[in-house]
Amino acid sequence: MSRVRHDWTKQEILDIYNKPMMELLYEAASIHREHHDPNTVQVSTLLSIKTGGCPEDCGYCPQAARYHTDIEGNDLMSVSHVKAQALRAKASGSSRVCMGAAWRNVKDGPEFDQVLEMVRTINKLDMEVCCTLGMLTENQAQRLAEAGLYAYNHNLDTSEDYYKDIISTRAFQDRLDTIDNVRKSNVTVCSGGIIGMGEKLEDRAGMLVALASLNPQPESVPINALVAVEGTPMEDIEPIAIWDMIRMVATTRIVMPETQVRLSAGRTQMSREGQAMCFFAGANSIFAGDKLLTTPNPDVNEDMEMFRLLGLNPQKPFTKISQPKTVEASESKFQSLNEKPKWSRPGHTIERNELAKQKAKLTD
Ligand code: SAM
Ligand code: DTB
Ligand code: SF4
Repeated sequence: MSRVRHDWTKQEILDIYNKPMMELLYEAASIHREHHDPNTVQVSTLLSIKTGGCPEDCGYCPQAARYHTDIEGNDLMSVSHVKAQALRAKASGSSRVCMGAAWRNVKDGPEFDQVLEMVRTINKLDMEVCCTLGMLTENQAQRLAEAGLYAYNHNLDTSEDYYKDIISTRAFQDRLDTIDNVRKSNVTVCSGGIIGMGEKLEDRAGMLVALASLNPQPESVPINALVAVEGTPMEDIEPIAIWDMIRMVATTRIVMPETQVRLSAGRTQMSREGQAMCFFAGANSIFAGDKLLTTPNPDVNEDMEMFRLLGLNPQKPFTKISQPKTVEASESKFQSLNEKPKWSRPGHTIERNELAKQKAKLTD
């Protein structure tokens, strides 16, 4: 059985990425079969529990307040609405719900308490619960764990080098610190990134070096293709070729053999044949539902038809790690510390982010 290595070099990863396609696919599919059932794919539903108005400047993101996109922002969703959506997701075959908030970071207080209640509610539906709420402290991670959180998503997004051209309002190290705080709790780590933002192949490899060197490696690694949204600094970037996605998925599978590799944003631009090659190359998870957080995604029926054609089965919840126990708020061992995570503000300027901000101001 291929062992898990944490010492991959950028050059080794580039050599894998650039192999002749048939060799790359064969190697990735062989490793995939050693560690996973090749006919099982996890289906996860995304729920945007707080949309838009985010203070960060992530160059790809339609939810950053500073850019002018057509996103309708809203307040934090109610627990009952979240429960209804989770039940719908379960009925349509999802075993996991991922709740996203357009926050820079988690802040202790009534809104976080409401999120904790959402986590308890979904865990009691016997579904895996994931949250992506921005940066968090160790105490906040512990409180989420106690509520029954299964996974926390916090992406590295790209290599440390290219990161400086994408985001200026927080540093790459801040992301690693949040992942470390999640790791200190019993919550599993979901961390990946985006390809097709104008990065070099070296940056794709650099991101994989950073993810694979985490010990343990993330239990889940989402690979997103950029969804170029009008009004963001990346609005004019052309979509990547499917071959890039296949190579990225295959390389991720080889360097992180045990992880769940998630074929994430960008599937509306991929043919069924293209997605099938990604599953062959080791992708074993998708986001289902006609919306990701704010952008379109294939409809559930289309995906179910694809599963039928390919003979794929949706993964049952808690097949990898057992269900966490939910502790009720009244019995919690962790108090709110009224804290915010510390983060650094690199403070440099990114020309294309500044231009998009200026353009948004002019049209206001
Ligand atoms: N605000 C939180 C954060 O940044 O961690 C959580 C939500 S954020 C939208 C989650 C992830 O979605 C980002 O890290 C990024 O990888 C991905 N994402 C956002 N916009 C995207 C886009 N236009 N195309 C592809 N992926 C995107
Ligand atoms: C991840 O890596 N991809 C998902 C999930 N984690 C939260 C989000 C994709 C968002 C795509 C842009 C949007 O719909 O707003
Ligand atoms: Fe905010 Fe997250 Fe979007 Fe960055 S990716 S602007 S932190 S919602």
